[in-house]
Amino acid sequence: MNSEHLPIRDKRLFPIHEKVMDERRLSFEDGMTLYDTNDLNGVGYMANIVRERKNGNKAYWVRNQHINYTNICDKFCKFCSFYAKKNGPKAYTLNMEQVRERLYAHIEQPITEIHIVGGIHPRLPYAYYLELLETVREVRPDAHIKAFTMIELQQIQKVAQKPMEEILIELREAGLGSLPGGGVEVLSDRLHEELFDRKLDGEEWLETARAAHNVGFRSNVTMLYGHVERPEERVEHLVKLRELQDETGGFLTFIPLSFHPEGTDLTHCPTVTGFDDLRNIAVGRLMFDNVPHVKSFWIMNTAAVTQAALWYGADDTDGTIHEYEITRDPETDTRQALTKQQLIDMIVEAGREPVERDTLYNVISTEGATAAAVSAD
Ligand code: V47
Repeated sequence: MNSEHLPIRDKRLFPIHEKVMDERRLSFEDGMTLYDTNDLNGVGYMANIVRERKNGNKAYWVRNQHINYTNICDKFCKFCSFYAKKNGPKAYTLNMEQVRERLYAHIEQPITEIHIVGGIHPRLPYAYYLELLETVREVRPDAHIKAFTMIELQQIQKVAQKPMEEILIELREAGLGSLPGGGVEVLSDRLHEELFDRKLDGEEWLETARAAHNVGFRSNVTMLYGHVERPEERVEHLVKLRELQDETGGFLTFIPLSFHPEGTDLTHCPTVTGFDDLRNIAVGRLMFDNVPHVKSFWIMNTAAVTQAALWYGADDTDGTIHEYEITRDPETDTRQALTKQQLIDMIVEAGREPVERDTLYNVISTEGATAAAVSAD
């Protein structure tokens, strides 16, 4: 197509468009241009080409439940509103009876994924993590357990005092199926120093992810944006992770996470805009040429932005999400779940074909897909 007829306004995007059409890798400089331009439609148009090449018209969703086993954490990250100090009024750690109760609260739902993460509690023994997995497996034998970020794995290793590979194998025997994408934030020494200096650094995060992938686990990967990071730090993050993916192929889904300042040490940061949400989805899709999926996490981006994101690079919406506590107070906020029908309707209205998946993207159901195809005729 003659470049004049493309839905691209900023001429600096034309050479990037050529690379996208030829399936050539984008450079660091291309990434910077994608963050610098205000031609969001141009960026989204290109991201949609890659999205449709990889995932066609499909928009995935999953029936999942989150369990945050403790909010006690000794890392005090400045962007986090979830952590509590050990003896603070909001501090909690679930015992196995409470874990069972949470699972039984939704037992009538055909949930296929249990997503488990928690704070870095300095005193939990290795046996707690194994028992947690075994308890979930006992109550929900058919569900996939996606649990423990790289930072939790590092803590588990500290208390287990064994080589990481051995721990990963033991966790797998106890029921672990894959790993979620959190904890990486932005791979930048400056940000590590400024926002999360007690937590593992970028090199250690990459090393732990490499170990998990080498043992055969798939994992997701995130980027927390919209706080004090700079565009070059976002691009560097994507490039470094793309390099690890070249090596291991272990990342399944990239999830840009929009920063929510309420209740954090960074309340001066302005709320992230829908423009920036869509841009991060699109740039992620374009730079991460070797990762199969890009997720718009609706509970953070809103369902409305997620509908648009399905045309800006995203092919996944996350899911029904029972009880997400990382950025919302479950006592005051009721927007904790979408029903299956709401998710399907959201996807169909956006003109995509809903596909219910399991954690590893095996298709469970295509209910609603016919409706999407008919309305596209
Ligand atoms: O690592 C913490 C982020 C992450 C805030 O793998 C915040 O499928 C916004 O990684 N505002 C944990 N974000 C959540 C996570 C995740 C979520 C959904 C799906 C998957 C997946 C992974 O939440 C943390 C951090 O980056 N976070 N505080 C905040 N105030």
